[in-house]
Amino acid sequence: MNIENKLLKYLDKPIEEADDLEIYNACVDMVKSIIDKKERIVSDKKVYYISAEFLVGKQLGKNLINLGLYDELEKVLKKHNKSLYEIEAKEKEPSLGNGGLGRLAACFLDSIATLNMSGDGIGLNYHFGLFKQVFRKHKQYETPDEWLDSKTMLRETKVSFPVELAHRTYNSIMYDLDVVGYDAGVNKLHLFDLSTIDEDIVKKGISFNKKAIEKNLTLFLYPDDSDREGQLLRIYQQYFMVSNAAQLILKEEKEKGHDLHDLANYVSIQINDTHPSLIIPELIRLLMKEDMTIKEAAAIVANTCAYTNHTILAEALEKWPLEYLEEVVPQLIPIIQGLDYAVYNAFPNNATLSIIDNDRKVHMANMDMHFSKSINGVAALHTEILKNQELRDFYHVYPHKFNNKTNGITFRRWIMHSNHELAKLITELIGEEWKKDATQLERLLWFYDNDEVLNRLDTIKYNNKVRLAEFVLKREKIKIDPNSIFDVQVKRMHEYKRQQMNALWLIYKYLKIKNGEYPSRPITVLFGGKAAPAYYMAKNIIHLIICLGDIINNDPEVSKYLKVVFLSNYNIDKAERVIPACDISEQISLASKEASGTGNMKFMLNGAITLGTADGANVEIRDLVGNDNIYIFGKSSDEVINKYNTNSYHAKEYYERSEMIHHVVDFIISKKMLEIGDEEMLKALHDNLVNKDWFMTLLDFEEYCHVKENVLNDYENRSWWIRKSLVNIAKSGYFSSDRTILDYNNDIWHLR
Ligand code: 26V
Repeated sequence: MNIENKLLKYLDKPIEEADDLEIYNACVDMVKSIIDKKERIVSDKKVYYISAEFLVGKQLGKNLINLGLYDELEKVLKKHNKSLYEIEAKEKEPSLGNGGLGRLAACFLDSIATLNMSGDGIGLNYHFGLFKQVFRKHKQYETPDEWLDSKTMLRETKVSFPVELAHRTYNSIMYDLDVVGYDAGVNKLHLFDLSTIDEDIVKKGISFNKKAIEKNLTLFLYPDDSDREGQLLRIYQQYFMVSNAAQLILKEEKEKGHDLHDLANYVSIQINDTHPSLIIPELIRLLMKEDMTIKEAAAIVANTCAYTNHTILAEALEKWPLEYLEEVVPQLIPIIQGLDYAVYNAFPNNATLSIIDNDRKVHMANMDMHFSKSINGVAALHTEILKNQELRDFYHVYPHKFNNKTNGITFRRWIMHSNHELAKLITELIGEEWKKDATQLERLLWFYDNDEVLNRLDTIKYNNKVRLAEFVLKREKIKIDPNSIFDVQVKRMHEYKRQQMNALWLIYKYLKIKNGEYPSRPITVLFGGKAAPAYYMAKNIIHLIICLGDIINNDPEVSKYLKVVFLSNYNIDKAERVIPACDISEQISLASKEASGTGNMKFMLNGAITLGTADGANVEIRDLVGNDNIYIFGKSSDEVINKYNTNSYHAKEYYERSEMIHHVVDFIISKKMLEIGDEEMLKALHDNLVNKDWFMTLLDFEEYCHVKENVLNDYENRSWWIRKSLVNIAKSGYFSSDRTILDYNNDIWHLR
């Protein structure tokens, strides 16, 4: 049956007469039925990827691409005067993640399925996700992200497990999201939930009664944990997730007739950061019920699990008070204490290795590292820093466990779906193979001196900028010029990522323009990103940027040369619009702090040029493209680490020594700013920059301004710039998550 007839099966009227929403709904049913006929991927050994986040993005377009039906359906709809692009817009994006860690999990699921490896994801079905970001009075406010109130690809299953929380038994429901590989079989993302969740308990903003576990357990991802109740809720969520995971894994193993003593031969479990760490004691507990000793069970679990570290920020390494765990999961306490005892016996003289510390806090990462077969970082530099700094003591005792797995992204979403025009041009130039073997993109280098190809690349970028400009006008009511340079920084808001440095540059440029020093071409600076609801300084940075936008965009003299946009509620959908339209990719974290970054890879693939520090995977991008095709500035990670170790960075010295810095920083609390901004927030920011600046903004600021000036000038040498862009695209193949997954499999999972 052709796709038109298939679609009509789910539509009770001719396509012309249906509206976009009706067609969207029919498409979802059609895609589900097509996936039903595809093979579930099976193999001897299976990997389970357990994660608190899966930032999967909209499903319809991605599924159509992976099923090979996108172009065909687009044509059919066009024939009936309908646009697939508009129909895709009807889908609400699943709100199941927060940032890089969650998006990485989604890319990995796509690659695992595409490589026809048997591997499922396991997580939670958050009803309101992280939160939806809205701006009022130039500030961020949070509201529930209601993504479940329209038709989704989720399927309710009959699978349910009893989970004991604080002496009460809760029965889960398992929902499934299909993960269909590109020209390949189907895996699943299992999302657990409770039937008793009550969305009506959410009151003002995103606040709710944190005690009513049966009503609130899966309402939000990372609910506020600034008080005891909030921390307990996090533990409730984590245990609920992993107990379901452990029960599901053992059930599947038993159904396959495998002996649980051989679990490690049949199963690999990847622990995505510390949130799923309780899977270790939970699996041990369940295996002990099968008549194993704790020693036996722990050895099996340690051979089955592998841990990925995604951040070196100390605050992200979770430590839970033993007392809280006693309250929520008393059944795990003897096991955690047993594991701690075993560690103490093995390493009696090294307290840094212990699981339970002297303050009776349980170090989740420490438990992971002792009871896993593998410990990996997510970019070469990051792994080195883990080995030599943050996790030095563990590296010393387990050198064989440490390995690097440089992150990757799925090219199906990040070019084939988000940048059709570029994907088509590439296929026209080098054939289809790159879609399955991204290293083939290197063939694009054949066209390095081909003016026609370079012009077409330029036109595609321009067209993407026009589309983004239309979107920005519609959504943010700001008119931007596609002929201006699009300079983009989109990512979670965090001081270490240094959006504040980019904001200082805006002030620097604004003051220059006011002084009559005009840039040769207008510049549009786009930001996007959410701040954690309780992260005061990150919210202040958002406030600063929006206030600057207000001043700059409304100043007729300045706005001819400079515009500022803060895209609200940055998510996958917006990422897919902004990344293909970007000229300059801002990756300016303080060296040593960004574990990898994956946005940097998406921008590269879409032909943007990186302006960044030697941090995370930027280092590997530079190694691939060479210094001529990237702009790296700032102090190195060694220098930064040395400054921390010797306590020798003092922001105030930079502020006092440089007139430029002084002037720019003081603008934050100038009369102009205070007229439109919140005095307390702006003063707090100013004070922080001058007296603390933990992430060393002022350290790199002057060099940043200097190098950014070079970047803007180089943009004017159009053919040179487009060549840089071509080299970036051509060299991006290494960052395909297919490569990353093959590395995980070769070194850690060993699926056959
Ligand atoms: C930690 C915590 C701890 C406190 C409560 C909220 C919360 C939420 C998330 C996290 C872990 C965040 C870790 C993370 O997203 N890391 C990012 O992982 C990316 C994929 O490996 C990597 O590219 C980014 O550099 C890294 O920041």
